Amino acid sequence: MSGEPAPSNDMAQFQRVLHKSKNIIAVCGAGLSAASGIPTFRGAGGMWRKYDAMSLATPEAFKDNPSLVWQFYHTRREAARKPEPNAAHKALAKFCIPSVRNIVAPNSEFAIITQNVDGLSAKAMDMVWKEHTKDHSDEKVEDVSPLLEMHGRLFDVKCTSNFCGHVEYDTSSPICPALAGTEKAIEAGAMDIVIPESKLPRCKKCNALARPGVVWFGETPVGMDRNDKLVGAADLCLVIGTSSTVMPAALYAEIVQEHGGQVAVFNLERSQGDEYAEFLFLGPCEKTLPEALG
Ligand code: BV8
Ligand code: ZN
Repeated sequence: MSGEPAPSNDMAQFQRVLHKSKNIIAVCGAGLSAASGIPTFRGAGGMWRKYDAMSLATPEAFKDNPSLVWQFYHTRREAARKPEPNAAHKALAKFCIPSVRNIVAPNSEFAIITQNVDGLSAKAMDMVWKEHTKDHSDEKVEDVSPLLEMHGRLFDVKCTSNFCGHVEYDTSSPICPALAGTEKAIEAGAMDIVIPESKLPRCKKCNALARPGVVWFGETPVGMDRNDKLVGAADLCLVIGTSSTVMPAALYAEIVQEHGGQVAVFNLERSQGDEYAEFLFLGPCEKTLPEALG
């Protein structure tokens, strides 16, 4: 890979490649939601720094201290309730609609593979689709491109009992009375509030301890077979707002290039492996992405 030409930032050239592409994927990370006010993980002020979240986002941490891990996720749930999709989420959502995508990438397939758990891409797809069907009632929702939330969803609540496995989408605030107000304490750095397990969120079906419906480090991401198929078939991979440090998502761009596809990185700053991309658009994706897909 050495001696590769430096990535191009020629938007017109990118749009010519986009026009010819038939199987396009977008691999997204926390930078996609930054403009919506959701803190990223590793950047300045990033969430992982503040809470050493790498040690919190694991099954072991939950087993050892479910009270602290639930306070961390309660804090993130509360922080993710108000934010709205930004222009980048909406540009991707519009690109999911075949008749819209057909203008810039005729007869192409598209899928969004997001590492984000905030639900903002799903919200954007709902909003954009409702808007679109006001004057395109003939389009069918099943033709809209898939969104794969490979690290799960912050508002999913999963049972920890293997005999039950109940999962439900639960946006209640707080998710249980005992967590009320702990977000302020944890924001202030208090990590010593201990909530008895019996007072933590319980499965509504079997009353076993419930856990956040996200994928922790060491756990298998959601929809891996589907991801592998989409990545294996992609001739263009958009890498949007991710430090490309978490596997297996960080490997997707290289896999696309290995079978002859092209990569376009959209990031505020340099990120891991971007020197090998065919295109690199440095800047806020809420500005660069609507232009690129417009
Ligand atoms: C797996 C959900 C096997 C939870 C997350 C050693 C031991 C154990 C495991 C491993 C190991 N070595 C490697 C691993 C694998 C591990 C891993 O990758 N570890 C890394 C850290 C070394 N991965 C796993 O364990 C995964 N599972 O590998 O299972 C397997 C594999 C294949 C097939 C079957 C089985 C599971 C990983 C999932 C972890 N869960 N989140 C939660 O959220 O609490 S990860 C977490 O990091 C988030 O999901 C986040 O999305 C993800 C990646 O971070 P980014 O999104 O990139 O965010 P970051 O802050 O880093 O970067 C933001 C970027 O945006 C920056 O570049 C910034 O410049 C840019 N930006 C900011 N603003 C803007 C912007 N760009 C554009 N515009 C802007 N406005
Ligand atoms: Zn249960």
